[in-house]
Amino acid sequence: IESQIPLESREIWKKFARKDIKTKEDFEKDFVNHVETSLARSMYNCDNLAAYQASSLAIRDKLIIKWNQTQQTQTMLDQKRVYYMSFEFLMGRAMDNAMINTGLRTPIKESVSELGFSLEDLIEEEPDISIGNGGLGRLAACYLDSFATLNYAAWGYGIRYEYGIFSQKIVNGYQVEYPDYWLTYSNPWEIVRTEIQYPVDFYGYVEEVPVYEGATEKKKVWVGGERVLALAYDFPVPGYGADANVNNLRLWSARPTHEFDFAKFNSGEYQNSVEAQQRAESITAVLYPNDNFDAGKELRLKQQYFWVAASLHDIIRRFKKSKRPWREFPDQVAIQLNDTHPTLCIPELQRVLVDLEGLSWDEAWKIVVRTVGYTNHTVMQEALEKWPLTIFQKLLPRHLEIIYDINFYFLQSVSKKFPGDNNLMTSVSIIEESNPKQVKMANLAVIGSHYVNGVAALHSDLIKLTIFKDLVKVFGGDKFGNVTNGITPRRWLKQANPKLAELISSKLGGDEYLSDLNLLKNLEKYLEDKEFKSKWQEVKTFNKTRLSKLVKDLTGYEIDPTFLFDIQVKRIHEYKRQQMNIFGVIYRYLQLKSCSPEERKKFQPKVSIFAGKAAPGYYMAKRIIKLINNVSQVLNNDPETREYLQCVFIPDYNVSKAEIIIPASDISEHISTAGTEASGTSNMKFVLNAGLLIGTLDGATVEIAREIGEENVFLFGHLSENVDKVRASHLFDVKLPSSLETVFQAIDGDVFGDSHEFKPLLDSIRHHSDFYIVSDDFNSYLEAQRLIDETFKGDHDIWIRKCITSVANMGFFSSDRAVEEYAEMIWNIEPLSK
Ligand code: 475
Repeated sequence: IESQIPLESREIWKKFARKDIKTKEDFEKDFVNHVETSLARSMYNCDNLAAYQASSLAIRDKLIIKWNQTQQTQTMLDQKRVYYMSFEFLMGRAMDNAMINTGLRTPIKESVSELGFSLEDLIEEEPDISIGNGGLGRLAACYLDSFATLNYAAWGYGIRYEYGIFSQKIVNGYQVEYPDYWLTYSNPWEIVRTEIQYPVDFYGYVEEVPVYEGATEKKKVWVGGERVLALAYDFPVPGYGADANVNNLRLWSARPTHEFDFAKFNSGEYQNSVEAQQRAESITAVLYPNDNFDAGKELRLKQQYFWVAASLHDIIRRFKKSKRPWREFPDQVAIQLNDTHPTLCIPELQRVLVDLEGLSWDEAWKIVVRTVGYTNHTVMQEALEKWPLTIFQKLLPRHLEIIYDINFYFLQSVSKKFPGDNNLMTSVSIIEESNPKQVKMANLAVIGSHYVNGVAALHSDLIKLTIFKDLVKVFGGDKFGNVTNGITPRRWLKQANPKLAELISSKLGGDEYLSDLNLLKNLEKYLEDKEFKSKWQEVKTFNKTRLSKLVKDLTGYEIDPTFLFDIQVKRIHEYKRQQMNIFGVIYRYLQLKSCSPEERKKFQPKVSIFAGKAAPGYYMAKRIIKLINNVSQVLNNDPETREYLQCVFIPDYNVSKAEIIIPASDISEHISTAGTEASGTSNMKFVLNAGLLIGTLDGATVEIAREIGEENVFLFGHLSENVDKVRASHLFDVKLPSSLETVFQAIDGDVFGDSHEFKPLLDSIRHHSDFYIVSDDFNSYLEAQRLIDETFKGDHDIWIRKCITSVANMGFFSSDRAVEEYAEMIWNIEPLSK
């Protein structure tokens, strides 16, 4: 690789090249060094926070050495790279993960203790990186871990939001939102790249100019009206394994340009001109807190273009260094759209190629389509992104023209193939002729990419039958396929559940299964091993005790680790049906109340555990949280029943809490209305951590049942193909089963506080056609719960065998498998040879 350093000077560089951390002593030296210089502290004023920062800086140094090597190798080999464009990355904490992935956790733990601290305390000092909402953002984080582990040249691109997802407090049972300022203390995991800054324009107008100076032929160009700078921040992403690669997550932050508005400045409007500059920073100030919902706000479109323009600029700069012709762009670059949020990549790349680089429209369009792939994460109408033309036109006038042209050529080809089919044309058009007219981003994403995938088998079939039905007619079915989601076993087994990981290692003879998850299959050999099974049970009890402590700290409630732990943690959403779960809890409570103390003893003691955030503007979801909290208060204070049934809502669910909560489940709930949850990924995490599922046949739960055996999953409810019919039957009347009727009567009778608060929740079922078919699935849900009690109370050996068999068959759900499928099917890349 080229270097500006003269040959004769390079010896010094090599002599003093930064050495890797290998021993405890290396780490300790670096630690003290960082305390004394980077943090300007000493042993006389080093608290846990400083010790966490010094540890992180020392570990980060190690990652950076490897990061540099990885990037140099990638540049040298000049192979195709993948750019994973995700508007969200739910990374969680970095330090523990970096220690585990580099294999240094044990020596560092000892070092930290020798230095006078406890590693567990230091880990707790780190704020989560929570710049995402839920499943989609966490999936992106798991994929980054697999990219690095499997040695792919793959980067993530996203936004460095100053505020991630809000932090949730519960006050009087209600959710209250507070800002998540994760950058309060300087963030040791990011490296600001002051040398990497790109201008990004907005607004302005389109102008016709000669194609070259003096020519009569004209071309269109965009003259931007407002300019901001995109500044790069890099986050090293370590792969798993002592010598693994370190990849990059590049996040953009918006800054004012340095050019002052002199016109205003001169006329004495100093204040105004500075204010306009400061507006720039609002672009990357805050993550929109909606999950599976499109609010259509102008600032969000601005965020999207800001991020897309900066990332493409960066990608193109890197490509140009190789001096290849443009037609080779798709052989060097794969861009994956994580949902439609980065769809502007399509018109922006087309604009750069045609307007700025002078390629013909057709040449450019071929390059765009070959480069881009699109992953869809939801079929729900309210989540599909649509932008009013008015907003679009004002913010991105040239892009709108380009989209019109893309649409024009596309519809021309459609009308050739399907002459006179106006319904088809309307449905596949990028522009929705509604009032106001809108740009349908999902259609643009399908038309502008070479492959479209859903995230679980059922979901990928469904999108072909519903939202993309007509686009399938036009393009044929081969453009559409499936890559079932996966999770990284490094974070979701080794990091979250060290005791189980250790037990598994002891049987499988090492940690290899963490990078080859199919090896778990060998656990089946120990189904008859009594000692193994009793250790298995000990691990579960340990994890349940660990969670009980967290619950006590956060809610004040004491829960008993001998109870059955029934857990539902995910974003609060009507389609995920936390309301059905809490109605089930109420039903159980009423049953307990109505029987004698003797009869009560027959009940399996159980605690229902909930956690999750509601979008701040989502009224119904917030009512569900309130109901869960009111029910908790009644149940946990009822001396007649609390030995048999409790309920808790853990506030501020995030990745690091998930790592404590998930390993503690006996049962977890994945009970969405069939056909609504694209995949789900916590279902995979729970099973991998030796818990069983209660669930509908939705998303990846279908495939989990296939892999681990249907007899090991408590399935219930209507099938996806019948949901429409069931819904149609609600048109005139919703019939409540008597079980649900009883529950509603108790709520209406103020047993759980002022019933007015919950009326909208009940009315949406009994009076407003029960869109999520709670009334239809409720009895079948209760029946599945009954079966769980029976199985759990019965021969406990049977339960444990189910758990072991399930874990043994989870290999398929590794994100390594998922990423390999993307690489082969969509990106056409191979891992770099080491
Ligand atoms: C699915 N987020 C899960 C997960 O594939 C699936 C949409 C619009 C605006 C803001 N956020 C979104 C999502 O759609 C989302 O998170 N989808 C989820 O993706 C990963 O496992 O079933 O709901």
